[in-house]
Formats: sequence, C-alpha cells, structure tokens
Amino acid sequence: MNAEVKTSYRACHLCEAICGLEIKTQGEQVLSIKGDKNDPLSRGHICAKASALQDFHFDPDRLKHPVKRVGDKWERISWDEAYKTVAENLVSVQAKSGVNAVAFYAGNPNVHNYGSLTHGSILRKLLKTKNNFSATSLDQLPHHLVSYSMYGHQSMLPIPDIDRTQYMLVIGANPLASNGSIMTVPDVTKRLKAIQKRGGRFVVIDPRKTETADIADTHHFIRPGSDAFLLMAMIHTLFAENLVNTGHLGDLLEGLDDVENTAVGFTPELAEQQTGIKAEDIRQMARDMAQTEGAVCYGRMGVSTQAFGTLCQWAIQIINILSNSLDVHGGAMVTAPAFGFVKPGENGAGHFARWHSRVSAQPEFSGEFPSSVLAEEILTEGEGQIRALITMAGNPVLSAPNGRSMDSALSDLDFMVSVDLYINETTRHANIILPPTGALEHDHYDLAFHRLAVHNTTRYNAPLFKAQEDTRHDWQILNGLGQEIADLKKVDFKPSPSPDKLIDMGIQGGVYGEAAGHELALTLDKIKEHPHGLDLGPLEPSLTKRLCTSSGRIELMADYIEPDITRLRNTDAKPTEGELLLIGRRHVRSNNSWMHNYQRLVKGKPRWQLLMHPKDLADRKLEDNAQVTIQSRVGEVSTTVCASHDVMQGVVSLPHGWGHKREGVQMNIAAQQEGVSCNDLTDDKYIDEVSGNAAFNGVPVKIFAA
Ligand SMILES: Nc1nc2c(c(=O)[nH]1)N[C@H]1C(S)=C(S)[C@@H](COP(=O)(O)OP(=O)(O)OC[C@H]3O[C@@H](n4cnc5c(=O)[nH]c(N)nc54)[C@H](O)[C@@H]3O)O[C@H]1N2
Ligand SMILES: Nc1nc2c(c(=O)[nH]1)N[C@H]1C(S)=C(S)[C@@H](COP(=O)(O)OP(=O)(O)OC[C@H]3O[C@@H](n4cnc5c(=O)[nH]c(N)nc54)[C@H](O)[C@@H]3O)O[C@H]1N2
Ligand code: SF4
Ligand SMILES: [Mo]
Repeated sequence: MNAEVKTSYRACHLCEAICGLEIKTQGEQVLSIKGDKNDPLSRGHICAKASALQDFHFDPDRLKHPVKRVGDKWERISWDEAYKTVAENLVSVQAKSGVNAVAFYAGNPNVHNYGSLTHGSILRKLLKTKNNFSATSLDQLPHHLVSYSMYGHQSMLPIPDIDRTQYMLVIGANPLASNGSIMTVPDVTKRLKAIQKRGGRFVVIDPRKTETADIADTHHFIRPGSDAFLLMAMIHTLFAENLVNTGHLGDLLEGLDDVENTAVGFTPELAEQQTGIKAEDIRQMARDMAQTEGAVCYGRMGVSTQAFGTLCQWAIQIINILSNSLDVHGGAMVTAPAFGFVKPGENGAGHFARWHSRVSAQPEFSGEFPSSVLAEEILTEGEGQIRALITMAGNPVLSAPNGRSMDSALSDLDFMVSVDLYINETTRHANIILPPTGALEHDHYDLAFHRLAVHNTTRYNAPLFKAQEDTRHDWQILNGLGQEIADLKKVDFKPSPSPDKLIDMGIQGGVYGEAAGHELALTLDKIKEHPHGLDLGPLEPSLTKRLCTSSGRIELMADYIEPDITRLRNTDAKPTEGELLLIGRRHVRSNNSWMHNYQRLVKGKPRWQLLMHPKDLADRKLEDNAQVTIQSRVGEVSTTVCASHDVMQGVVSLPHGWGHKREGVQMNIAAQQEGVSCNDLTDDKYIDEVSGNAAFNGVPVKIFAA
C-alpha cells in the first residue's frame, strides 16, 4: 500500500531570504517543493535552490555517521569513540601547548541552523581559547563593528524599508543573485520593481552590470575598492550644499562637527578621479538621498569586503543619518523580532580590540580574530601556535583569502575535527568528521534572519523526516563533545536543553510575550499554530528608545574613524599599469562553496569563468574563451576567460567557492566541475585595516595567455 501524501510547510534555510516552502512527500519520497503562498514574508517566492533541498537530503555523498581518517581512507566509527577521541586530543593539545593551541572556526551555515546558534558557545566556554574564528570576518564584520560603535550593540543593524522607500541606493550588493543579505527580503525582484511602480527609483553602484543593475533605474560602474571616496564625497556634498537634515535624531547625535571635518577635501571631483563616477552624478545622489522623503542607502558584501570596509559601512550609516533616512518609514529601521529583540542591557553587545592576534596583531571583535590570520597562526612557530582545530559548518580552504596557505596550514595540524556533512576541501584534512543530521530532519526557528527582515514575521518549522537511527543533530553533537571534554577536564557540565526550549523562553520573555504585556502573549506553541508563519507588522521607528551606547546617544565618531580617514587621504585606488582589479560574483544557483554537488544546480551553462571586458582582452591579445593564467601576489590559477561588456574596464570577475578538483574530496558531482578557487588568488594580507575583515574585492592581478 502506498503511503499517504503529506503536505508540510517550512522555511528554506539555505539563504537569508528564509522563503516559506510547501513540500509534498509520500513516505520517504519528496513529490514537490513549491513556494508557500501564505507565508506573510515570502508570499510564495522561491528560487532554484529550494528544489535542491531534496538532492541534499538524498545525496549519497552526505555523511551520516562519524568517520575517522586512517591514511587516505575513512573508517566509520561509533559516536562514543568519536567523542572520546576528539575530546582526548583537544584536551591533550591544550595540556601540552596551552589553551590557545586549540582553535575554532565556525562557517556560514551555523547561522542558518538554530541548534548551532543556541549551542555554539558550549565548546568555546569549555576550551576557553582566544583563537576563535568565523565567516563573519570574511563578510559582514564591518557592519557589526559600526553598529557596535555607533548604536552600542553589534546586532543593532538598520534594515532598508524596501516596501516603502522612494529612493534606494544599492552599493556593492546583488540581491537578485544573493536574495538579499543583512536585508532578509524574499521576492526582492518584485519589491524592487514595486519601488518603480509607485514612482520611486533605485540606483546600483557596482563594478559589474549585475542582474540587479539590469533592472535598476540607474547603474554606475565603480572602480573596485574606491567606494569610500564616493561615500565621503556624498557626505561632503550634504554639508556643502546645506542638505543636512537629521530629523528626530538631531538631539541624540554625538560628534556631528567632527563628521563634517572628516569630509573636508573629499570633493566629488576627487571621487570622480578615484571611482570613475562623474562628480555631477555623485552630487545628484547626495541630493536625491536628502530631498526624497523615504530614501535609503544600503551597502553589502561589495563594500564590506574591501580595504576600506569599515569606513564604507560607517559612511553609509552617516549618509542615512544626515539625510533623515535613519529610523524613519522608507529609510533604514531596526527590526522588532519575536526572539532576539535588541535593546539596552541585551546580551552580546560586543567588544573590540581588547586583545590582538599573536602574529600580526589583528584586533579581536567579540572574542573572534579575523579569519585572514587563521593560517598564519597555525603556520608560525612559537608560543601560542595553533596545533588543533575544530571546524563547524565551514570550508575555509575555499572561502578564506589565500586558500592555498590555509590548505597547507590544515595539513600541518596535530589534530583536526570537523562537524560537517561532507568530505570536502577543508574537512579532508580532519582526523575525525562528525556529521549532523540534514535540515529536513530537524526542526528550525530562524534566530538570525527574522532579526534582519524587511517585515517582522515569525515562524516555527517542524522537521519533515524523522532523523535516521544513530544520527545526531548539530546541537546534540555539541552537547556530546561538551560532556566528554568536561569529564576529562573534571569540570561541571550540564548539557543545554533542546533549542526549541531555549527559543520558547526567549519568545515568552520577548516583546510579544506575556511578560512584556503584549496582547499576543506569544509562546513557541502559539507560533506553531501558524504553520505559514505569523505577521508581526511592518518595521517602525524605534531606534531612539533602544540605543545601547553607555551615553544613550548615537556615537558618530569611533576612535578608528579619523586614522582611517587619513589612510584614505593617502590612498590611490587606481591599479598600477598592466594590473586588473579582481572582484567576485554570486549566482542564484550556487551558494558559497557547498552546493555544487547537485546536478540540478550545476547543469547548464558553466558559471565559474573569469569575466573580462573585451577591450582588456584585446589589450592582451587574448581571445574570448581562451585559457588564461591569473596571477596575484599570493598565487596563480588557470581558467577560461569570457568576454563581457558587463564588467567595467580594468576589472575581472571570478566567483568564489569553486575549485573542487582536489585529491580526497568526496563530493562526486562537485569534483567533476571545472572552475578554480578565487581564493587561491585573494590575499590574506589585503584586509580592511580597521577590522581585519578580508578584502576580497579589488585584488590586483595580472592576466596572460596560459
Ligand atoms: N545564490 C547565492 N546566494 C547567496 C550566497 C551565494 O553564494 N549564492 N551567499 C550568501 C552570503 S554568505 C552572503 S554574505 C550574501 C551576499 O549578498 P550580496 O552582498 O548581495 O552579495 P554579492 O552578490 O556578492 O554582491 C556583491 C556585489 O558587490 C559588487 N562589488 C564587488 N566589488 C565591489 C566594490 O569595490 N564596490 C562596489 N560598490 N561593489 C562591488 C559585486 O560585483 C557584486 O555584485 O549572499 C547570500 N546569498
Ligand atoms: N573570494 C570570495 N570569498 C568569499 C566570499 C566572496 O564573496 N568572495 N564570500 C564570503 C562569505 S560572505 C562567506 S559567508 C564565506 C562562507 O565561508 P564558509 O562558511 O567557510 O564556507 P561555506 O561554503 O559556507 O561552507 C559551509 C560548510 O558547512 C557545511 N554545512 C552545510 N550545512 C551544514 C549544517 O547544517 N551543519 C554543519 N555542521 N555543516 C553544514 C558544508 O558541507 C560546508 O563544508 O565565504 C566567504 N568567502
Ligand atoms: S531564495 Fe534563499 S531561502 Fe528562498 S528558496 Fe532560494 S535559497 Fe531558499
Ligand atoms: Mo556571507
């Protein structure tokens, strides 16, 4: 007899858009995956990756049980043996070489997995190492640092009110491919087009004419890494043309005069030389920001992962503040989530530069060092050298700058354990891999992205399938390892309750809970009664009541701003003769380094080539489709070049996350894909000098026939 057809609703966890899905199953079979039309946030939208959730679930390459590396073979071992071996090795490395000899690297999918978030601190608390790293410093660290300095909390991140804005300036983001970031915005195409339909405009600043730029009212090419000149020139214009209007924030601003001083000399004419955008266009963007009611400036990866990443994110906040675009409808506002509502006294505000890394003295942020120094901390001998590593849901060999040095660093360790689903470029170096269950086998509540969404909603996602026998969820692995380490160290340990219990407490104690006197009196059980999610209303101004700074004011000028302004004044963003500037690229059918093992997503036209302007090809006497060698300070790779008018002259674009053809990678389909790793070229010494965040964009390279 055939099993019954079952319809389930859950959010997709693959990217920040958290689209609601309607999934039909019959027994163990997936019949269809569609958009959930009744999800109040995503309204039925999905992308091509949603269907691949089933490929991931059924992938024969996905690990289900712990494995141990013996020579170049992997052997299945029991969970007990795995926990024991891992704990013994970590504890003995610390006993021999000090607590900091064990390092921890947490990758991006942790943020998409609530059990990893609720239980993530278990190992850190027990191991007490200062060598913590994560994908944050390959990405959005400047956003957190700026929010921490200005608003007093690293998670006080103003989000564009895309559904009400009349003018949106998008800098270094390509939401049509990424589906939005630090702006949870499913169905972004419709929402951007809606701006135009209601008579508004949106403008894109990007060295490539992206999918997003294609539908924008205006697109300006910009020389990679030069955005700080553009943004400072906009600030300059706002003051020079008397356009500053700080609205209801006026009384709360600390250091406004100093901001004006920083902008002295950053004329639109200087910015034109540096960025390639006409001075008059720069002035007009400043005027549009100031003169449009409900305007917002939004900048993401492209401006965060560059040499002035922090200064750019700071300047974006300043532009919003000066143009009456912060904490107003149509501008940028902070969200009101059911869990993790940021307010004074809230945990995890952050701290910065309290200590520094051993080898190159990079600052910690909230207890983490920038991942750009992980390899050197392993490879450089001396007291405090890292000898053992835990990776959890991360692939730094493909995702960190100078991936080849990361690769050799990992093979140099005394011990490595990975909590991961695959044997990939990074985890092949592990001694033990502990695989968690897949997303469809556990429940989920989105801890991170309701907090960053353009509209307040909440939803609980039940598991679709029962976890297979003898498998463990990420949070159970963390509890299991924690217990074993605690036993060896002879310290007290109480396993953390399941994530749903922790979330329920947070929701009940949150702003929609009974404790706060809210009429909804939300509990997790009440949220469960709404399988499509629950609408909690649009974003509303609230920042003034929620500032977490000790002064209770908006601190416009952190200590690090002035020195960085001086650095900018002494910078020339133009490349030297013969060099091109390398940038990255995302595609909607890919997701960082780990979704190339599903035929459905990799089929069709290859998407890993180097894009280059025809004029730059001609200058080098190269043909379209030729095999070229790309050389940077740290390495070289050879790949196919594709002529494209969509990249600015002087710029080349290569996506990250490829380069799977390496010995020992056990991802069958991925390993058949051509394409090299962009991070074999990016430079671990090329960083945002304030935060240490990786500067993936604007890396100088030379290109010639292979
Ligand atoms: N399909 C897909 N979706 C994803 C991901 C993925 O890999 N694939 N990754 C997810 C993750 S982890 C993140 S963080 C988000 C990122 O989300 P986004 O920030 O939207 O990411 P990108 O598509 O990389 O957009 C960055 C843009 O900046 C441009 N750029 C490069 N250099 C510069 C510069 O110097 N100045 C300016 N102004 N622009 C520049 C690039 O050309 C690119 O179009 O996407 C998430 N969503
Ligand atoms: N050149 C260049 N480099 C970049 C970027 C760029 O734009 N250009 N983007 C950067 C950005 S924004 C980011 S966020 C980083 C990402 O960097 P990383 O987080 O290091 O890399 P991912 O590719 O996301 O690797 C995810 C890993 O998690 C595993 N995984 C997936 N789901 C789960 C799960 O539920 N549990 C566990 N335990 N493991 C899981 C996968 O198998 C894979 O090994 O890359 C950065 N690197
Ligand atoms: S846009 Fe993101 S969340 Fe939505 S279906 Fe695609 S991968 Fe999933
Ligand atoms: Mo990211």
